[in-house]
Amino acid sequence: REIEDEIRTGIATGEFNLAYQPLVSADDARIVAVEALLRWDRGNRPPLGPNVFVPVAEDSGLINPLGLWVLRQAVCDALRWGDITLSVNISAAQLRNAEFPIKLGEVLEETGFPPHRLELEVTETCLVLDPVVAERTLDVIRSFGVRIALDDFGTGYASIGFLRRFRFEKLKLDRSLVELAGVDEGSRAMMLSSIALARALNMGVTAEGVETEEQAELVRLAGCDQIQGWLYYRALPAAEIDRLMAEQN
Ligand code: G
Ligand code: G
Ligand code: MN
Ligand code: NA
Repeated sequence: REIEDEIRTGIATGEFNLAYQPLVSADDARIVAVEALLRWDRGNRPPLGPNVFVPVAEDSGLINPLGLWVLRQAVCDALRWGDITLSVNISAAQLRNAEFPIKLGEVLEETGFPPHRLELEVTETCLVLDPVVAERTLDVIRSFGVRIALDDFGTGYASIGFLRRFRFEKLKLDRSLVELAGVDEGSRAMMLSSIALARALNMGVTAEGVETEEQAELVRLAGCDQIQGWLYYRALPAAEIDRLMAEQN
């Protein structure tokens, strides 16, 4: 496919870069983490977002080299950012790749990045396809000290059993759930019970896509400990995170 070839060339010629969206503490709005988000600078060709090119990269296997580039670049940037957590999105295809935990270990060793500062975001789709393999891979990753977050919770199978089985360090409530919880009682009940369950299982809870003060107040009262959303910060270039961290410390 055409996009596939362009991704291959793009990796080789350095067209990909990372933006970082800060996550803030629900208590005092201090930056406690950043999520690395992949961007593709296609020059004068029409722009493509990760929603479009990440699935292509997944289908072609290119997500493995691309995802490794993301990991290495993000870790190198985040070395400068004090003790905040770095979140990196991981695709199902990466999790199924037996090489992945080995490469991850190499990146940590080569860079000296503290493993407990790294959090990998996985989605339910990563896990439902082959839960046995996923569980084994996640156990290896955890043995390094790296943390695991369940991303996009509330959109898919929303299987509560998965929370118990995989014992994620963090649950990330999807933007759509946060939005609906503000307007619909059933969604609010679902959000509250998900948070209660996560709390009972000792997981941190992040609300994603918080755009209004009302949503921030709702998720804070509901017991989320971290908030991510345009109300606080959009995804920013690394240099902007440098500036924010210098201001904060
Ligand atoms: O940045 P944006 O909100 O447009 O991201 C859209 C989607 O692309 C999100 O689901 C996000 O998780 C995914 N995404 C962004 N960066 C990466 C990445 O580095 N790796 C993977 N696998 N997915 C990513
Ligand atoms: O699937 P994942 O949670 O990784 O996707 C993160 C995406 O959500 C990023 O592409 C980011 O641009 C987007 N995002 C983050 N905060 C907000 C927000 O407050 N509103 C909207 N509409 N999108 C957001
Ligand atoms: Mn994410
Ligand atoms: Na999400």
